[in-house]
Amino acid sequence: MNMNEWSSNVNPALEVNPALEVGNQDFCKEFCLLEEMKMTLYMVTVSLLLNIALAEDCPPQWDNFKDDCYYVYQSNWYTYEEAKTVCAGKGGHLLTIDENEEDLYARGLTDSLCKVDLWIGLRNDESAGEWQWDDGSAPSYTNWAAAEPGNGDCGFLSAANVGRWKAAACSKRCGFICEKTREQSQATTIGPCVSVPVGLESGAITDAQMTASSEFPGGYDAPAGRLNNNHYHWATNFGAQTVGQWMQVDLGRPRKVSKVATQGRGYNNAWVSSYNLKYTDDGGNWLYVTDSSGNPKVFQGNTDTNSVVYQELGDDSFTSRYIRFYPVTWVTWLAMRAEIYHSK
Ligand SMILES: [Ca+2]
Repeated sequence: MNMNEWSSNVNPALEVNPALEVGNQDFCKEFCLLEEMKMTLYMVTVSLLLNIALAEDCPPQWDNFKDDCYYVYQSNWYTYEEAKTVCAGKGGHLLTIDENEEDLYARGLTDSLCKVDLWIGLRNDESAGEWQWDDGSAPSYTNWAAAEPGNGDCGFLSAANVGRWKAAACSKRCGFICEKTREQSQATTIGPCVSVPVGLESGAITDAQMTASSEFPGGYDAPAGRLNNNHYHWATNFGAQTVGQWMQVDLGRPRKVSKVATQGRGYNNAWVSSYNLKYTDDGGNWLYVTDSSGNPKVFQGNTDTNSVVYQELGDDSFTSRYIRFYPVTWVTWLAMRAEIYHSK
């Protein structure tokens, strides 16, 4: 039977009454609207849950957008090369902006989060005579401010230009944005025993939580003793180049401390080459981390001014609220920067 035969065989009683059809349309409109609202609500809920689930795949303090994780350094202390090194140390790279949506997201960070210029991974390769991302690829999307790129070989999101891109000398000091994929994050941070920085470097540990037995005037106080702080560091004062000096961090609550990191002062030659660690929960009864003989354990510190030396505590991990670094030996001056890591 062809279509014409089929349609001519339709029972007229089954044909739609035009009056009913109007009512049906109204009903359908309302019904569809209701269904649409339900669906929207469902989609929003699913999307929210999905976002929460995805965000959990980024390490603490990293922000999630689509398939990537982002970490913003809001202090304008970093040259381009320093920023690049810090990102690499975190298993990522300086931000690459691949499309408009990512640009809008990054510009939003500049606009709402911080008012400092932020390095991105864009550089003028003089041998190639063109701007390239750090991985050597040519940008397929750009958003330069008017009359840019001007002088300078490194690209940044300009706070004054609502996050549009500008060029500057790579020695300029800016904040920066690191990026890595969620897969990279999982590879480096998901595990049964994850060490996470408590936040000396990121600022999650506030200045008030960092104190010291002695501080060099002019900004070289305990709160300056943050890993990768390229402007200042903690240093003891004249007359306090002595064993027994300490830098203390209040973690806010007892945490399982599993790793520490130290750095020299970052310029010229000054660093702590060995140190002890002490901890307490009540601020009164300080305990040394001890070696197998029960003596204060001497941790290997730094051998130059800028490399980061990590010490995994392993079986010496302890749970405590306060921790102190006690420098035992040092070169030139008692000066250091540090980070503390806890297990989740
Ligand atoms: Ca990107």
